[in-house]
Amino acid sequence: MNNAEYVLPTMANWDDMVVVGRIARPHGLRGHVVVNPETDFVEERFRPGAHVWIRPADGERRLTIADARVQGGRPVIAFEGLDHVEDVEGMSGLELRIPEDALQPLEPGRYYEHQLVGCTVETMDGAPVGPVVRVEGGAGGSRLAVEGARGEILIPLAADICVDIDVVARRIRINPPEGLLELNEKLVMKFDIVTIFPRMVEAGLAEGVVGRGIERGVLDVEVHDLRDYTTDRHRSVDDVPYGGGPGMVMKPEPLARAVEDIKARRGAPGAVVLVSPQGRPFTQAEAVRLSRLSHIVLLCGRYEGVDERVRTAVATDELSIGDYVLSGGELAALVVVDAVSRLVPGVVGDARSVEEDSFARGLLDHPHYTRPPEFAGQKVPGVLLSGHHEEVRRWRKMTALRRTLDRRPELLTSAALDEEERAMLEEIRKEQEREP
Ligand code: 9D3
Repeated sequence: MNNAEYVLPTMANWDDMVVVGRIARPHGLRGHVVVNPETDFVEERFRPGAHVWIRPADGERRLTIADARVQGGRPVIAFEGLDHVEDVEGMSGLELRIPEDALQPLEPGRYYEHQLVGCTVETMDGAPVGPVVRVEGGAGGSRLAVEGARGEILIPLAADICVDIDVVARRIRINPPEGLLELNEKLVMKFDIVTIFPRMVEAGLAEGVVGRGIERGVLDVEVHDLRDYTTDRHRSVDDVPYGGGPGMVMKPEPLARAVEDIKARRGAPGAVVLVSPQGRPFTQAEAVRLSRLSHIVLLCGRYEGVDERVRTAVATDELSIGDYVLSGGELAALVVVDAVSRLVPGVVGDARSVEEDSFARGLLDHPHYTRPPEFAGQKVPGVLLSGHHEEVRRWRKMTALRRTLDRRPELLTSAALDEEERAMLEEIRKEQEREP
């Protein structure tokens, strides 16, 4: 881009211009570029003599199209004064814009994407749905992507649904068919974790089921460095205990400030969980309860403990993950995020593994086998090779019950056993009376 004659100052404001395409890559040696069009008027926008605006790092400029053709469905264009491949190198990815007033006027009932994006969508009775964030085209017609309170909603751009489109007032009134708003909402579970070791927590979130949930957009997790919410020069998060004694106590203000900031930016959470050795035990039932909320804040403690007023004035819940001493709440918070996330639809690939999970049913798992048929002198139980599905099912139930009775008998008192399982348990107990 060393040829300056083509550069003309522009009167139009970049932000007021409309994107008509994006440069994909150079094409050939004569300064052509392939364009990904973002307009319905490819022929009109990308014809010789038409102007487009670009904004490379060294400033905004207007270009005149010198040559244009369509190849493989995409425009291939050249600009006046840019005659060599070197002149267009580095332009890949740049937006091509035109002033809004250069757009074709549309027939009534048709809209440009920029007219719809940003409009507020509400139902006929005035209930807010959210802003339009995108317009999706497709075989079945266009759809408005609306950012609802609990995730994105796709609304068909049809006259009987989008009853009143007012692009001047920037408001769209919709008459959604029964269930549309609920049906389209993708549940997104939000977690906010406050810690003095953000990298430790981030590392624990990056891999596995939780990492995949974040990638897929069903989990929205933010990790917050508690020190960012301090106000003193030393960024102190702890202080000496009143009444004396060894060790330090976590100050209440940074934790309270962090939660206030999260509320302001991410909305009011359904629970603010302090993880601590004094909490009530975190169980599968507790995980199920938390999974019904859509936003959870987790506060990780360190040092000897946290100021009592964090419990009483900031947290809504206090949970422990078991009777052993950890060095801090970070691993406990990761445990809670993992167990709760598995219950969020779409996080675990195969929903059956969540439903069949032994703890979800209140029992320990039955034994599992894979190939080879004999290993370390031990054979796979014949029933599993038999192909008798009913016998396999009964064997699995029996072994799961036997194991639970042996190892965790207390689980059976609260397990919801069906008729068959109660009969099997009776059978196992008799078995053990005969040969204890
Ligand atoms: C050395 C400090 N201990 C004095 C008896 C109390 C103590 C304070 C803070 C012990 C551990 C911790 C840090 N642990 C947690 O924050 C924690 C935790 C745990 O240690 N076990 C089980 N569940 C949890 S949830 C949070």
